[in-house]
Amino acid sequence: MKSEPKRYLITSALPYANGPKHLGHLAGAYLPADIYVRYLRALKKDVLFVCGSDEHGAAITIQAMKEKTTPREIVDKYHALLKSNMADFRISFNIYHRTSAPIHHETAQAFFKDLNDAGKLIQKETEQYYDEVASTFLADRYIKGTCPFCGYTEAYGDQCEKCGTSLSPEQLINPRSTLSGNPPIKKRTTHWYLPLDQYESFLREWILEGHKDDWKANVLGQCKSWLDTGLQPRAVTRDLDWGVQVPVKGAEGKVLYVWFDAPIGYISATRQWALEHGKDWEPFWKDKDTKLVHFIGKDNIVFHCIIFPVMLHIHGNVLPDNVPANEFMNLEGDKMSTSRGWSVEMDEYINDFVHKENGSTMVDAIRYYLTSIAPETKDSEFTWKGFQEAVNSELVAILGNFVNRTFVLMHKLCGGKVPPLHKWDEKGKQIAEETRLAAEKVGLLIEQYKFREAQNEVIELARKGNRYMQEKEPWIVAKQVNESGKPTHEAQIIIDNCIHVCLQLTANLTILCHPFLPNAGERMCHMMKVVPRILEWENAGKMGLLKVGYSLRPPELLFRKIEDEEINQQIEKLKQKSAHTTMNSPTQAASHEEEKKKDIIQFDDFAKLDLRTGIITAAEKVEKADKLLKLQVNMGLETRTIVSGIALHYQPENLIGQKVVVVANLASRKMRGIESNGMILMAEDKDGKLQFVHADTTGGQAVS
Ligand code: B3M
Ligand code: ZN
Repeated sequence: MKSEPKRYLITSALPYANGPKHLGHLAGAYLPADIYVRYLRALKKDVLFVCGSDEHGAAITIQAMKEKTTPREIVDKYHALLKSNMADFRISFNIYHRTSAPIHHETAQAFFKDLNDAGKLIQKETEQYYDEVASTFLADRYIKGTCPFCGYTEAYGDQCEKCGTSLSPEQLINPRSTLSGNPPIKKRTTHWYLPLDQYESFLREWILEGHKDDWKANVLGQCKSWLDTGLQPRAVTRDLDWGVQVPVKGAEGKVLYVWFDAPIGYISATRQWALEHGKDWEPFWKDKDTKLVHFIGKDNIVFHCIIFPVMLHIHGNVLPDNVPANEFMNLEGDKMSTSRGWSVEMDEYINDFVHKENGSTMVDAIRYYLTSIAPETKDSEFTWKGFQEAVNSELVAILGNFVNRTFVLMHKLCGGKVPPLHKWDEKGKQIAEETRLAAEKVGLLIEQYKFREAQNEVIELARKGNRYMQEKEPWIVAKQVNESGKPTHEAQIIIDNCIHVCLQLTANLTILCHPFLPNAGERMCHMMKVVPRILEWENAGKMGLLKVGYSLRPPELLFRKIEDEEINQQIEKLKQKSAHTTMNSPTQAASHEEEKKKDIIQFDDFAKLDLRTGIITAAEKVEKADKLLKLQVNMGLETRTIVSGIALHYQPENLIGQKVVVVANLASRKMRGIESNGMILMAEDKDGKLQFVHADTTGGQAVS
């Protein structure tokens, strides 16, 4: 058992201030963190929630070139936009800071200096790619080429965005400068390196031993594959003029690598917040009783689980207790991407749905849908139809409906006051018990970062409320009237009991839904004329929250229905936006299309495929390639070598004897120096795991 932390420090990934961010980002790193934080605050924990704009790196300078302006203007413009979007979605940061602030530069420089002075960094002169036309060294997004792992032709010098592998410029095939398009030359330069290789055993022990039971499987899996591949020293400086200057004499013209300074942004944000509130920042980062949790998307795992923790470890800081990274959220059948126009930007949603009307209900609506499809264990899919359905058939029809009916009937049949409970009957007791259990369950699930299930529990409880009311039918009971036209004494007792129970349930739903749906929660407080203190989690599960005789306000609209027309408009808009982007950036669109397009084929095309059954007879890992396995496949008359990208899904030793179907006449291809002759057919199952497609034959048979 871990001891109770003294304080919580919760961070969300710092978004690059190079453009608007989309709903996938919101669902990945901001919304879940906000739910968690609101829950902790309801528990009256000491919690600090920090974030800010990431304003350095090639992401910014390249955007400045695109918009023909300066990096400064870019970060000022997009920092303001992101900050206001986050506030509109009710992401309740204690501070939304920025990495161009002087206090951040100071903090990052001091951190670097501490490590360097302690001899923990290595200084090395090496040859690096250089663009002679632009007179610039080419690192990260300044260099593009073909990914050696998946063949994607637009991979960046630091990462392939198609297969997610982290790269160095030297690994790219056919490298070219993104500035001039020219092939680069090599030039000598000096940089500082973080010797990650020296910390492998520390990381193994801390992550694979220490957190094997509480970190998510997707996170542990990535960490393990990084560690198994072997860590290399990593350069933490760059030859650029935009960024945090390297605080060493003679290092003019060099800045800290953006992934070195950005996570230190969590520390500088903490410092800035402390400064503004007369608090001490140091315990948050130095006292081991701090529970630090980083909310991020899966593309940031290595930085938050390997690189930053090594920095923190050497520097003597607190390490993250958990990094509940999310997978990606796709949109209408394709990957979300702002640059390709296939996205719903946070800003767009705000303009279309929130600012146009008294839109707080629509903020909760999207928060609800995003959480209900949160990519917690595998990629998920946003569709406008799905949004409409979730809002109309769950939020409106279940939660909204229950609260509204309760309030309408209370005004109509109980004089607008909380009626007394004359007697607990079986059904009422059952609701009380369900409420207690739900409160416990929701809290537990949030603590396990299972926000999707937690939210579902809240809706389930409202569903039970509806069922209870349906069984009690107070509006029918009210028809048993006496001679003065009022419900009879017996009828009124039934009505009072039912409405009393439903109101207490409503008060509970208010507490339970508030972390997910803050606007609805606040509105329900207003309707019940209670102060926000009722939202404290210790009240959840109790039935006496509203005092008998207390008069309540009329019901207000919590959620509204989404019409077909609105959904169709959004789908149309998405198509137009992506078509427009295609026109303006044909090369990018073409390479994406090429990668994705699957036209109707004729039978003759299919007949060209030579599909054959086979049996795996040997399997081994491919060195320095975390996704690849080298397989020997017996295909009857011959045995073939096939390189397959299934290493994250299967251990080589478990593959011997596995029956497979092979595309036998696929042109051979070299991968990592190994010639691969054919391809193994795989299918993805519902958990995103690759499964073999196979036939029960002995190998070598043609498949037709
Ligand atoms: N700005 C990358 C991203 O937006 C980066 C995150 C920094 S977190 C310290 O995906
Ligand atoms: Zn790739």
